[in-house]
Formats: sequence, C-alpha cells, structure tokens
Amino acid sequence: MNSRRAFLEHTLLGAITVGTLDFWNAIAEHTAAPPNGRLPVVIATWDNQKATDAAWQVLAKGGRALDAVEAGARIPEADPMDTSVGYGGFPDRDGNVTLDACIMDEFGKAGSVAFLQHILHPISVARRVMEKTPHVLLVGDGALEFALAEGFKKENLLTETARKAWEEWKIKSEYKPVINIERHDTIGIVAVDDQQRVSGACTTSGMAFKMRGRVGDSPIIGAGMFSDNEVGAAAATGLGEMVLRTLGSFLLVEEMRRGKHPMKAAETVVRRLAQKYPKEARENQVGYVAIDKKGRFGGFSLQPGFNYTVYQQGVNRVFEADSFFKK
Ligand code: SD4
Repeated sequence: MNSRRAFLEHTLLGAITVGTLDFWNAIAEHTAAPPNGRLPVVIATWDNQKATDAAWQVLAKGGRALDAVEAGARIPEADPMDTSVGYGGFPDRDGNVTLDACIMDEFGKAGSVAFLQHILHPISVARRVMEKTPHVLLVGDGALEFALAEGFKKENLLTETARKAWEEWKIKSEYKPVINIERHDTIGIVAVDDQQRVSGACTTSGMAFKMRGRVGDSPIIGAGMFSDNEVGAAAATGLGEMVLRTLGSFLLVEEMRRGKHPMKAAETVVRRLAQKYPKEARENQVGYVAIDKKGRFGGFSLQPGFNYTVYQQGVNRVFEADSFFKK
C-alpha cells in the first residue's frame, strides 16, 4: 500500500469514529479532485431537502450551479407552509409581505431585490436584475415595476395562516426575533457544479413583523450571501442586522481564501459576532453555510438548533450544526 493511500485510510478511519460529518469532510479533504469526485455539491440553510433536491436535478445532469441554486430557492418561495420565505411568509407589522433576495453567478456578477412585494419568485427577479440590467440592486416599487415589465405576475402573497399570525401578533405588538423559528427560515443555497462553477442564492420574507421598509442581510451581496468562483460561496440565516454589520458571508469566503476549511471559516465568522456583540449574540441566532471549490462544506451557528442540508454524491442529508453557545 503506498503511503498516500495508507495516510488516506488512516485519516478516514479516524474520521469515521468521530462522526459522519467529519467522515465526509475527510473524504473531501484528502481525495484527489476529479471534477466528479465530490462535485457537484449543493448546501442550503436549514432542513431544505426539497430545495437541494431541485438543485441536484440540475447539477446531476451536468447543469450550471447558477440554475441549480435558482431552482432550489424557488421551492420554499412557492411553499405556502414556509412562513419565512416568499408566498406564505409572515408580513411586516402593517400586514405587507415584503421580500428580499439575491443571486451571484460564476463570473462574480450579482443581482438582488429588496422590499419587493407581490411577486412569487423574487430570486428569479434578482437573476433578471443581474442579467438584464446594468445594476445590482433594485428595491420596492422600482423592483416591482421591473418584475412586471419582465412578465412576472402580481399576486397576493399573504396566506390566511400568515394573516392570522399577524392579527395575533398585533394584540401585543412586541417585536422580538425568535431563535430558530420553526427551523426552516431564510434559505441560503450555494453550489459548485461539476465544471467547478460556483454560485449562490438567498431568499426570504425577512424578520416577521419587522418595521415597514426594513431590509435585512439577505439581498445584500457579501452579507446574506457571497460567491467567488476562485474560492467558494457562503450564505447566512438569522438576525440580519448582525450579519449586515459584519458582512458575514464575504468574511467567510475570505477566510476560505486564506486556506480555512468551510467549517472552520464559518466558525471564525460566528466567533467574530460573539466577540463583537456579546449581548446580542447571546439572545439571537445567526447561522452560516459554506462550500469551497473542492466540494468541502461546513456550517456553524451562534445557538444550538441550526441545521443545514447537503446534496453530494447522490445523497441528500441534513446535518446538525455545531454552535458557539452550547445547550
Ligand atoms: C433577515 N436573515 O431578514 C433574514 C431572516 C432570517 O432566519 O434569516 N431568519 O434578517
């Protein structure tokens, strides 16, 4: 047995004993990099298996990462049961469902929409902004006008369930972000396809019962999501204000550029939050997911309870993230 193989087997065996996630990352870390070895790969925040499955349908056919992340993001956008993304999302304090989304392709181009109302698929509008305008970010009525001009339909996105939740909220009208609300929040989804093209997307209805006009991290390139074809991509979920102040996804990609494994890079960014904002960090949740160009992945959060979904080598699975604060 040659020494490289012996090293590999030793490493993998060691990893198996410490857990499946380490096992998969050890494979990713120590296997030579044929494009189809551990690529393609897609990762999404929370248990979003239907979304990663939609993305995988694109990736498995040799499709483009950009198409995969858009296809994935559209799943919770259209799901009325998902109360934090698109149709069915909880409204702002005045009863309006307002949506934020962004997308980046392998060329480093970016498009986003913020404070957009009445459009079922903000992620696809963000893609049109990227591909059809000289701009990166359109907001509010301007974003809506653009969407309508592009042929998107104006729809009512407030479901009966969301309306009832809002009516109940109004009784006390307390604004308090809830940690891990239902464990299926904003979707950030990033992918590397078998040609090593890296892309990412992020879409949300934002914090429930927010102030009218509030925009979170999700549509802000470098905050809610960042993708760099030389390195990899990252996405965030949780209290957007904390992510915005630290440009968390950009920072995470830069940590990977300096050589960190996605898991370590995510941990570094979360530690930064905990150090800089000790009180807020203790009371709120922020979680990150990341992948690098080699197909390695990771996730890390402030609070326990964050999970993420990875589709790789034909297997779609959910992992519990490690966290800065423990139970
Ligand atoms: C926001 N980051 O608007 C989003 C919300 C979210 O888990 O991710 N919730 O701040």
